[in-house]
Amino acid sequence: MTLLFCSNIDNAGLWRDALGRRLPGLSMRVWPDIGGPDGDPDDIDMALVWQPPQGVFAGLSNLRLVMSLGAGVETLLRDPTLPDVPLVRMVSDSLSDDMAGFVALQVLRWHRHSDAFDAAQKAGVWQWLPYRPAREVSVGLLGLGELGSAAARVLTALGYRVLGWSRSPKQLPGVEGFAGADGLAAMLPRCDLLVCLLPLTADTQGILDRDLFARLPAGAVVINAGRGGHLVEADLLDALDRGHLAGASLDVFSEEPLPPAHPFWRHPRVRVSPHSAAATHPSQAVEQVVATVTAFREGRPLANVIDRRRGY
Ligand code: NDP
Ligand code: OXD
Repeated sequence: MTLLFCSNIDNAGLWRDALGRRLPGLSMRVWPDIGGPDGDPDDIDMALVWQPPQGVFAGLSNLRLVMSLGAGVETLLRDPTLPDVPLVRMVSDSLSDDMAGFVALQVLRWHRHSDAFDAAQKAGVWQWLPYRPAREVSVGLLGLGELGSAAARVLTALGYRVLGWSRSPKQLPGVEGFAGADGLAAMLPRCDLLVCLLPLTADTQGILDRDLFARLPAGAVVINAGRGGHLVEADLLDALDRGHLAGASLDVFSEEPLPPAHPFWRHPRVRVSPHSAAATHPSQAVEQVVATVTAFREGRPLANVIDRRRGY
């Protein structure tokens, strides 16, 4: 069995070591060396990839399984060379922990005046600012899947009121659930902070737009850790500059890396992070890949397979 590895951010050497220890006999090629010194592309039957270049699967006629190093797979689904084989995405406790931590960090940062205190410290000013008790602050989560539900657990533990929106109705401890268009309309006016943890699909593209912002209460904060394609950037800038939104934390962008001249870099009420809300750490994620490869080898059902009709 031969696995093709392709990622411009994940460390191929670490993955080779981690997989090699657990799957003896597995041969790994690192893109673009699909032939390798001792083989031809027809040997490759599995791929482990993160946002590979479009067309990466062309010529891999024996590919039987594609695994994503990330949780979101929209770029893979757009690739016309992706074969009609199981596409398995990353789900790991560590990824969920990371995302829950990122969401908590951003919620606390805005709720507890972290930026104002940093500025006051720079100015050497002792400046007390009032803030509401967490249990009087409502955080809305768009998406209550692996990452949204992990964020909900941490936010409820911190005392926040948590509201969550999903496609199908969900009942999670401490979370007031909403579903469908009516559910979204009912939830938005109640969100002091809104966090996007949706997959990017035809239905969710551009969901963070002028219309949605208008339905949030004045002074709300938007946190986007889903995908850049969820956000209509001009609409966000307009809502911030009119003072309707108090701020935004953005981890994902339509163009990554965010271009140096982009207004988000210097906007006083936008906080930018470089798609780092949650990461696939080989030490933690290797078990999921090993489980998938093992099940695949043994002909058993695979977990975390993308439903291509839903797009996630
Ligand atoms: P899941 O598939 O586990 O959860 C997706 C959630 O979104 C589900 O609750 C689903 O509803 C809901 N959803 C999907 N479509 C709609 C819709 N049209 N209307 C309402 N709800 C909808 O995904 P994960 O939680 O694992 O990941 C979510 C996304 O986070 C990824 O796709 C990726 O884009 C992003 N991500 C970002 C990272 C970062 O570092 N910034 C890291 C990892 C992921 P239902 O439960 O009913 O199916
Ligand atoms: C992602 C990931 O999908 O990092 O963004 O897993």
